Order: sequence, then C-alpha cells, then structure tokens
Amino acid sequence: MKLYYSPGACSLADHIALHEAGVPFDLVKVDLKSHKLEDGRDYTEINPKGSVPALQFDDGEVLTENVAVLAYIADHNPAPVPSGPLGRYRLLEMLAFIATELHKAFHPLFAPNSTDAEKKQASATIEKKLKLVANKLRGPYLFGAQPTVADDYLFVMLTWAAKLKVAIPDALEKFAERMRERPAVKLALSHEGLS
Ligand SMILES: N[C@@H](CCC(=O)N[C@@H](CS)C(=O)NCC(=O)O)C(=O)O
Repeated sequence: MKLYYSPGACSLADHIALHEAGVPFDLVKVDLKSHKLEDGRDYTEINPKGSVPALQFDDGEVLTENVAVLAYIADHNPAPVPSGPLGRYRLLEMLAFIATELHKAFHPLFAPNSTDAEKKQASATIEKKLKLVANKLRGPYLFGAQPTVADDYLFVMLTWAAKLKVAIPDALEKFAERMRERPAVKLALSHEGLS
C-alpha cells in the first residue's frame, strides 16, 4: 500500500493514522505545485484530482478524499472507534465537520490572492469552528481515552492554525501537545521533515 502525501498537508493525518494502525505502507511524496512525483511521473495519472491524500492498494486501486481514506484506515486499526451504537457515525460526523467546515475554511489563508479582509474573516471562522470542536472533547482525545483518525485530522488543522497565527482554544492547545507526544505523530512528523 502507498500513501501519496505532501509534507504538512492534510495527508499528514493519514500518515499518522497508518502508523497508529501499524499497517505497513510506503510513502510517495507529491509536489503539489507541479503535481509531479519525485521520479518525475505525473501525479494526476494516479489521482486525476491532483490532491493528496491518495492511498494506492497493491492491486493498483486508488482511494482518494481524506474522509474516505481515514475511514478506511480506521476500519483496519484494532484501536476502538467511539463506543456506543452511533460510534462509527460519530466518527464520520467529526471527520465530515473537519473536512468540510474546518479544512475548507483555511483556503483563503493559503490562497495567494486573498485580501486582508478575506484572511481576517477566514481566521474568525476557523476560531469559531475550533471552539465548537473544543466543546466536543470527551477526554484527552476527541472521543475519550484513545485517539481516533479524527484526532489525527484535527491535529493537522491545529498545526496549520498555529502556523497561520489563528487563535487556538486552550483545550486544543493541550490536545495538540498530547498528540505530539505520541510515537506515531513523532514518526510521521520526522518522515515528513517537520521535526
Ligand atoms: N477533497 C480533498 C481535498 C484535499 C486537499 O485539499 N488537499 C490539498 C492539500 S491539504 C491538496 O492536495 N492541494 C493541492 C491540489 O489540490 O492540487 C480531500 O478531502 O481529500
């Protein structure tokens, strides 16, 4: 199995999740500006959307979209999904919120042509959404004592917020510190040249 990634991008969540799951995988770096791989191949031949993450299975099939890739990894991790009859759906609920509400809200902060007003508005939106997530924490991790793939995705959003000087609620600052102590996170950050 291969994970197509770009350092510090949202694919870092999948990278961490694969280490947490103990699933063997190879890492393939994508240059998101040129959409080329290090061997010169065109990444859009693998994922026509051009975005990371993408997970390629040994039979050649490719799975894209962070929510789907993280859900796949969660299903192959012996660690528990949230407990209760709605557990799996609570996980999907959180993944969908992070992907569609939080992740997308960062766009004006990364886009080269955004105005200051657009950036200010985006920061305010992210702060509001981070507060909503902070209120959902049910323990040291989002769903209690054990992290899930949603924690991995949230952690990446917090690395972006810190870098872009977006205010992070105290509870999520502490959460990010806890995540940084996890061997899977340390390993992924080091493999991506981020530590
Ligand atoms: N809809 C995709 C979007 C992922 C995404 O935004 N990836 C960014 C990096 S965090 C990317 O690859 N951007 C470059 C591009 O789309 O060409 C998903 O949820 O997986």
